[in-house]
Amino acid sequence: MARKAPERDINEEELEVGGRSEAAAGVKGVLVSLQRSWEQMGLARTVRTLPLLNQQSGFDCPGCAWPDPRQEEGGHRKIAEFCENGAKAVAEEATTRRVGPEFFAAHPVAELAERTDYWLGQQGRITQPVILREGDTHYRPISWEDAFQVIADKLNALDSPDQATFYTSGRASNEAAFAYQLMVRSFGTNNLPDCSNMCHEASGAALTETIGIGKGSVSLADVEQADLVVVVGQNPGTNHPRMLTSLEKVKRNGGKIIAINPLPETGLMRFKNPQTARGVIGSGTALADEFAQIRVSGDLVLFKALNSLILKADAVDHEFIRDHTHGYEEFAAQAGDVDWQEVEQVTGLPQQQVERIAGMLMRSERTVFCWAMGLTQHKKSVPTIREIVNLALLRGMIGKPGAGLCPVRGHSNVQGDRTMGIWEKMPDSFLDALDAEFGIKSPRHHGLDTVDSIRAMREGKVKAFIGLGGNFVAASPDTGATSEALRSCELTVQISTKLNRSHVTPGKTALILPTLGRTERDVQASGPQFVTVEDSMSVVHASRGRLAPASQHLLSEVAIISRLARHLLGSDHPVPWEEFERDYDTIREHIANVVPGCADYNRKVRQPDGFVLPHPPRDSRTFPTSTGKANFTVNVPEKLHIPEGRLLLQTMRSHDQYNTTIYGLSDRYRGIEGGRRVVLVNSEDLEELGFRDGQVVDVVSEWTTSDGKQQERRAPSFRLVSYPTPKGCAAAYYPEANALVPLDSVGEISNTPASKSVVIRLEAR
Ligand SMILES: Nc1nc2c(c(=O)[nH]1)N[C@H]1C(S)=C(S)[C@@H](COP(=O)(O)OP(=O)(O)OC[C@H]3O[C@@H](n4cnc5c(=O)[nH]c(N)nc54)[C@H](O)[C@@H]3O)O[C@H]1N2
Ligand SMILES: Nc1nc2c(c(=O)[nH]1)N[C@H]1C(S)=C(S)[C@@H](COP(=O)(O)OP(=O)(O)OC[C@H]3O[C@@H](n4cnc5c(=O)[nH]c(N)nc54)[C@H](O)[C@@H]3O)O[C@H]1N2
Ligand code: SF4
Ligand SMILES: [Mo]
Repeated sequence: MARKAPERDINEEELEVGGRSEAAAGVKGVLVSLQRSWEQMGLARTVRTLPLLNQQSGFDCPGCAWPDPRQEEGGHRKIAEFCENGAKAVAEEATTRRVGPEFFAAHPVAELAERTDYWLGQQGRITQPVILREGDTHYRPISWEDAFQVIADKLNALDSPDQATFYTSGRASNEAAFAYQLMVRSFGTNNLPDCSNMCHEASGAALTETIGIGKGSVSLADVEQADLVVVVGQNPGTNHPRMLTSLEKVKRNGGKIIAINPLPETGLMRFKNPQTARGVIGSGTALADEFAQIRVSGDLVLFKALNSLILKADAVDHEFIRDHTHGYEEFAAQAGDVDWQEVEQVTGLPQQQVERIAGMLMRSERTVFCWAMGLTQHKKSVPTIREIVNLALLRGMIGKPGAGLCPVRGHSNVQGDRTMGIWEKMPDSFLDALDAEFGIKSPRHHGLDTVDSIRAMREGKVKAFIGLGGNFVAASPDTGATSEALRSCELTVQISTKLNRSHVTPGKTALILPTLGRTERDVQASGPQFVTVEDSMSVVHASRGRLAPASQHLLSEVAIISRLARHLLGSDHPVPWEEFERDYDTIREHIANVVPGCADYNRKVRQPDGFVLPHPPRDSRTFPTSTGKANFTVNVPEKLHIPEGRLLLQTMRSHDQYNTTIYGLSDRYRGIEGGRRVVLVNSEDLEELGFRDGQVVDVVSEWTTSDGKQQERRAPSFRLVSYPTPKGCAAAYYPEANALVPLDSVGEISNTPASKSVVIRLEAR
């Protein structure tokens, strides 16, 4: 039976809505990072830990994938090369709180299921492997050897390897990811869903089709040298805070910034850099020169209009188009005149502003386009991103300094995991290289992604779930359906650092395998190990954990995978699993032979700033696409039907969480403190719909299935907050609002949950 997620985080009376902050970061940001670090790890550990963050000899921040400055590009690392939210990410992992056997003995799973995500995460690091056997009420300790045997026996008893699905969250290192996909493919399936399926999948799909590689084309230096940076559907002040330092440099160099967002996010407006006097005592730096407060899901129509204006003014780079692109004539022919009525209706932006933005784009010689989840989690995400590529191609903004495409990645190693083969549809060339290297036979039929894995579990086609990190239940759409799906499995295994909702929605047999985090020392038989990661700009570098492990019983992710593989695949398997665990250099030797661009990997990752993976469009304006050129595409918007009295809801992050990990209850920049069950609604909408600020309502989403059935999903008890969001658009926090996202509401091509365009109505309680 599916259980309901808890309804309340805290007493609603404690929820306070005050003024929004005018500038991001500042001294307050520094104080909050120190306070949280102190609470979780105490003074001595704080003093030891934070200075190692993002330094060449330390560990990579387990927060986001924003890159570090590199000497080669004229950058240098400061003594404190991290942000408030990076410090919180570290404090969360390096906490001194522990979840040991006594904890599990004291709390039955049914009781834990009633707790909030926040409470679960705050209990601390898990110290020992535990198992919940069929019929048991509590998790109990189990030895590592027994745990691996139970898992191997159950997986080997399946009718087919395709009855298991192997999820990955983007914190796994390159070494762990490479070993994991190798184990999964040796076992015989490509069922390798990952968090990217819910994140930048649409960016990868759109970029691969149009420029031939699914990664961004800029370096950190490019962003900082741009004369115009367009930030669309991204909240960097919270989710990529050090990006503000780069945006500040853009402004110092005389460049301009355009922010396109339904919300006036503080970090897009003004930045107080705590490392400069101006940021400490002055009013900081104003960022966005133009803030386009777009309606949710209006971006495709906006970018089509901008492209039409650019074409009409003939402000295009004819030479670039002639030499490097394909499909221009067809694209230009369909562009036509702007339908201003449609633009105003769909985007909510006035004609003058759209024309001003077009003018800025036409005058710019070096434009960088940055985007994140505000673009990728809609039905039309792939066409929208393709339309931004059209714009970049029209203006020749790829493969020259200070210009390019910049999908800003989320998890610190989500891009690296893909490079290492975590994908349900890796190309045959990769699988051929893998097979040749190890003498295995990888399956060639594609596997299941995240949404299809959930469907397959519900239909009984998948009976085992293994998660390398992450929190599948809380991160996935349609919380009710997903928890039912996991509970229906014969086996669920979570390789985790901390407790989360996925541990309390167990399959018939469930195991938690606790692992070392990025901050911790990883010592194996050959000595201390390091791992490697890839940031959002394709820089691969080493990360060395330096803290004592949270418990002596923990194994590294690589060790867990290697040992599980030996149990699962037998001792005569051709992959040298024991060597993998003994010395991570051996894994890297194989990565060098299999993964494109990774030749000489062991040497190159030991360079102080690592190395940059090849990117043909960025490096040489060559485009490995089906046509051999960069492809223009024709993208057709769809009129979203939002019935009378309904709102379009986006689900987003607060300033005090990391995805499903809730650090605290303070969304400081938006002025929302003490609680998370809130819906932000425009004041005029509130009035027209007959509600008032502060009222507690149920939020109900409405969805029509492909065969015409009406479905409803309900999330109870949300407090209404009158907020400057565009009319007709609402916002609530993820994961609390995931219960509202229909499993079948996904992006075209990407199959990504459309978690930023959910049709809802409000109901008085
Ligand atoms: N501190 C912290 N850092 C993080 C994370 C975290 O949870 N906490 N998560 C990490 C991960 S995995 C990711 S993917 C990134 C996410 O980074 P973001 O993409 O910045 O995260 P979201 O909060 O989902 O915010 C999306 C932004 O898009 C806007 N938006 C919503 N709908 C639309 C739309 O239709 N059009 C436009 N133009 N804008 C829209 C929202 O108002 C919001 O400002 O951050 C990473 N970094
Ligand atoms: N409605 C809605 N849904 C969304 C989104 C949204 O914007 N709106 N965003 C989507 C996005 S962009 C993403 S990326 C996904 C995120 O989906 P996930 O990556 O699955 O979720 P996280 O919350 O990042 O995972 C947190 C858990 O990872 C474990 N963990 C932390 N560090 C480590 C480690 O070093 N090793 C291991 N093995 N485990 C570790 C901890 O147990 C922790 O509880 O959610 C998606 N879901
Ligand atoms: S910007 Fe991202 S990677 Fe950098 S310190 Fe902050 S959270 Fe960590
Ligand atoms: Mo993400």
